[in-house]
Amino acid sequence: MDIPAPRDTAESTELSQINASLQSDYGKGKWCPDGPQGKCLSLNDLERIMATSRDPKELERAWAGWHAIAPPMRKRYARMVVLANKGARETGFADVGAMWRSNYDMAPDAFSAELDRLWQQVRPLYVSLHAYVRWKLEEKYGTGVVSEDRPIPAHLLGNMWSQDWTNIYPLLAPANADPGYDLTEILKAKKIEPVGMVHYGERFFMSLGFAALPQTFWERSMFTKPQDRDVVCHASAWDIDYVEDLRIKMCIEQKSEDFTTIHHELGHNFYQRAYDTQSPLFRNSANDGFHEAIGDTIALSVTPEYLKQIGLLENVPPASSDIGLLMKRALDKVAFLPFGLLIDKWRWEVFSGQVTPENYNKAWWELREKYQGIAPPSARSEEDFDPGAKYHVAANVPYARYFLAAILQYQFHRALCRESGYKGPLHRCSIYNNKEAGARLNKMLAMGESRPWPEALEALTGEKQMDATAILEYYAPLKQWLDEQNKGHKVDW
Ligand code: X8Z
Ligand code: ZN
Repeated sequence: MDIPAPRDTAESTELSQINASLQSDYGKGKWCPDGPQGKCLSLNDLERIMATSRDPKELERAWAGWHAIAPPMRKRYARMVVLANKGARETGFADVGAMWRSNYDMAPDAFSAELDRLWQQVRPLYVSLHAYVRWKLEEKYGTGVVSEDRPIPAHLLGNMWSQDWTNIYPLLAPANADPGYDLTEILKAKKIEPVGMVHYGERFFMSLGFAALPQTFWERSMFTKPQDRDVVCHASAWDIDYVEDLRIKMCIEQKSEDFTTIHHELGHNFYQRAYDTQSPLFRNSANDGFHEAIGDTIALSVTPEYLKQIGLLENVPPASSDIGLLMKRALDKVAFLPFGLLIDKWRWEVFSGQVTPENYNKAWWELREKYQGIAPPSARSEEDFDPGAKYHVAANVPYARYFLAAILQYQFHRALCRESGYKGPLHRCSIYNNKEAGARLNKMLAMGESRPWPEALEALTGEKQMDATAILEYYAPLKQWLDEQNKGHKVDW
């Protein structure tokens, strides 16, 4: 349970009501530019604007429109913090943040130090990418909008939360190194519907030796957004009965991002099924970062070579377009790193009382600037509650797991590629169809939570420590290229 209930029944009821109402506010959230009587835009609609518009004014409106769902959550959020902390203290933790940090087979403080160590390992890579993106955006939008002397405005990065920058790849594509294909266009041209996209994901896992998903998965999952009611579209995976009733819930659109997310969600399902033979106590991942990393590890094997093998791509781009391929992936995975870290940095400060409700938004933007080097599109105040516009904050889902996953998936990928006998550069490796890699992966998945996570990590990789050298190795050619491009430009902020 991520949010511990206090013993007092009235307080515990109040807490669950608050949590339900915050989640529901997020799920119902929309922006109605012409007032509630006019046409309203859902989060999916607004995300489409963030992804495709290149008009700073329009982007700013969409950004602010979505963030307007959150101010009404602020008071309830602050009350939730008080009640949940009470529950945490009753079970022996200093606060909810300390409770969350206690799930990693090490002292809570050692865990925070571990995160900081990993961040220091990858920060130079992030900073190089950030610098390049910033001067390219300055070229595109002009110094009045973006400047090398300031953090990047959050609405120009192609994503509502500036956590995945893939959508602005066309503005940043390296000359002469473009891979020459766009998976979104391929999915559209080949008319691959949401269910078809899920089948591609399933077949990848099957190619590694995993059994097909049960019939009920196809009957009971939600793949598309229902027209007749509000649902939480944020993708999730479910294991209803700890036997065979696996499902995903997603509002799939015909786009590359969702193709990746499908693999992410299926990773949860295949992990769940692999550990369901364990005793109930151990039916979980080695730590929550492992759960988030499995599907992403598979998605790293969605290379041009793989797309060609499954008939989605005709020509594999030459090695000379590697920088383009790496750049596209880095805009997702490297751009994400500081975001993955700061969400829980903020919540830990909130739960510990270091940040009080009078400073929620200020502390939020300080972390956004410190770690991501970004700034809000326009002045914000404590009238706003910008963290609440992110699903995991409204829904109280811990987030450090995604940061861990962003590092671990490369460590897993490197080990699996090694296992498969692959020798070339990591970013061209696909373990598709490789049964040895599949068996090695399954060995770790089947352990569930029965051993401390370093042992699970060792079962797959032979390594006992989380380690960012794999992600650095993966992007090494890009890092070198970025540093070349950034000569004469300001780096860091
Ligand atoms: O929430 C998710 C998954 C569901 S567990 C889709 N992710 C984080 C996010 O969307 O913020 C995956 C990447 C990070
Ligand atoms: Zn997930």
